[in-house]
Amino acid sequence: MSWRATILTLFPEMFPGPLGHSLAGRALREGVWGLEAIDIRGFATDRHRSVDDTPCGGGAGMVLRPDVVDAAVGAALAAGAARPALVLTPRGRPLTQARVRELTAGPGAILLCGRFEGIDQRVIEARALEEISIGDYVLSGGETAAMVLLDACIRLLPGVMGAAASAEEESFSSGLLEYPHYTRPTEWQGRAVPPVLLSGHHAEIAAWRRAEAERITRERRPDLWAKLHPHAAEAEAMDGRPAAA
Ligand code: 9D3
Repeated sequence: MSWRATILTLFPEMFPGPLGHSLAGRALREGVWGLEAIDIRGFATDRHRSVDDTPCGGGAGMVLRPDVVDAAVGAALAAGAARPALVLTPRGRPLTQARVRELTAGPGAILLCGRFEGIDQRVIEARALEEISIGDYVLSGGETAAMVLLDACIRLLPGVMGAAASAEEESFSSGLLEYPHYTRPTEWQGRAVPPVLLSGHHAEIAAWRRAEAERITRERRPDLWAKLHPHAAEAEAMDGRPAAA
């Protein structure tokens, strides 16, 4: 049985979207993974098919109703193996490569996509939904976040990227950002490829790449750098003042 994703959304026509292309799309057609996008509105019970209501206590926007969301989650859980149920929300725990790896190792996932101001807290608690965010910026809904999460999971499924994926995984877990890449022509618009890369000295090339990866990580991601070199990063943050004992 292949890895299965069930998406609960008000916009099922958004799927598979970009996941129908490239490596994920080929794997989808080959049955390496399966996708079902379910319209939350199909679980509305009143004659207006309403899925949302005004927030209790007042305020702007609308909130997804707990009864409608519960029925949708229930239907998704009933179909097949026990899969973790996640909800994409800006107030969730940030998605990490470690959580992606865990999800990929399991039978799949149920992904609830929020719209409007949010989802009634009671159904999040009652269904023990795991709240996940993809970062500190504001999207218009959870659908694109669900696509990001799925893309990250699917590329790790056996047979999707072959040996390259697991090798790349290891290099990511070195904790450094990537060194810069170059190809022909060796001179372009007056810019030369760094001569060491054309030298044929494999040890020097490896050392240059390592040094560049470290420099770029230090400059762009002091948070990642601090995990690798807690003392060096601390001294840098002290900005010239004497280091504490
Ligand atoms: C005014 C409060 N807003 C929270 C920042 C309300 C709000 C904004 C945007 C509620 C939902 C959304 C839609 N975003 C998502 O559903 C979402 C999201 C995101 O906006 N950023 C990062 N990760 C995610 S996962 C789902």
